Amino acid sequence: MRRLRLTTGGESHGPGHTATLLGLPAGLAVDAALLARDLARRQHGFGRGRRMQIETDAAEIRGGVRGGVTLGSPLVLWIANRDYANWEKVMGPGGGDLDPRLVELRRLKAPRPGHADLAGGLKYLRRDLRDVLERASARETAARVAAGAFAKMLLAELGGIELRSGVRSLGPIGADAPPPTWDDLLRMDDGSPLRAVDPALEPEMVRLVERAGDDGDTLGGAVTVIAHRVPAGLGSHTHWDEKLDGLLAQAVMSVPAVKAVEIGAALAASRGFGSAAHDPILPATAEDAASRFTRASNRAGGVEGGITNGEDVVVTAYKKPIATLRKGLPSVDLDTLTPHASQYERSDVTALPAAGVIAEAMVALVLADALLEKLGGDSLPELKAHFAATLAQQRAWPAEAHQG
Ligand code: EPS
Repeated sequence: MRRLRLTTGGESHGPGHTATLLGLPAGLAVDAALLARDLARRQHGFGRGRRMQIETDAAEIRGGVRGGVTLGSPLVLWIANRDYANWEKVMGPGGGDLDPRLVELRRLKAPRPGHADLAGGLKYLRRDLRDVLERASARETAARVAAGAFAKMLLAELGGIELRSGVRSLGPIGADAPPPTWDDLLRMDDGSPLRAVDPALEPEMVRLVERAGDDGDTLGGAVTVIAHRVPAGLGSHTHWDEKLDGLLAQAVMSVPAVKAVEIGAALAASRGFGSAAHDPILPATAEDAASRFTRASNRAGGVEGGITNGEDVVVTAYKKPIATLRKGLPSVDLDTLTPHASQYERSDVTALPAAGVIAEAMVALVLADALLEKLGGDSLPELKAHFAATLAQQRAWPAEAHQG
């Protein structure tokens, strides 16, 4: 991201998490309800562990806002970890904060396959793998969701761009379902236990999560994010690192445990002929249409040649099952270097419903960044004027195109 830059900090059982977001324009009114709602949505979902009963996430604004309006300066957010009260002697930042007996009790020394434990231990040369897992924890995503809410506030001001998400599949259930449409996401119940796009699949999904929980196992699946009313022209075909699909993939792949990202109906397209993979271009019929063209389908997921084409942007994240299994996985005890089941840390059976909310935040940040880059401007009124001008020019195209 070039114009919007997000940095987060904090450990899962440390004092809390920070988000610092650079590049928001001045003059954006803070939608406190949206911020609170997204933080609550991220905590929701069947299959979460007991930690979610301890936390009630709230973001405190510590910079970049005055009287409920952004200043154009860095936005600084703070989300406290309530659980820190139980971890001060293990995670306190001060030199004299720690109780060596408790630290040893909480030491992680049998790395979990699939988690950052082993690779992070090798990289940072830490004896206690807690030094890795605390930052690798998905708790950090609370900070991203808080920052993403501000990206959503900006998007809403620019043509009413909106985002939603839903669980497309969980384990094998729904794995063959096509990507949902915006109307599918409008119809689904965002507050249902698993936020399933297809409510008919949800009871079976709930039963599978219960079974995995009983078996000490975990589950992954697929979540789809759709951004609606995104204008054409974000991203670029001209250089590899400006392609919007690539930028979306990086951002969404950074969501914990996401190991594959799909734009539109890419998986189905890869399995068939070109004649069934693309979206016919038709002349628009309505006089007031945003462009002179319309599309018969949206298999491309709103991005062609690395540029948005004016259709909904559709991104699916495939999440592997969480690496923390109560029943353990084959591993090695770092003290004895002998086989030992991976250590169990309190965790979730699945965090798939939350992954959708986090992926929404990441997509919102990428789209807001791309809009800021295309439009330029330091204040919201300036951005809005540039936005309107861009839409007017697109509507006039190709009649008023430059022919030189
Ligand atoms: C996580 C383990 C669990 C999750 C946590 C992510 O936390 P704990 O070890 O405290 O029980 O609940 O997610 C969050 C705390 C959160 O806010 O999303 C992990 O190991 O990644």
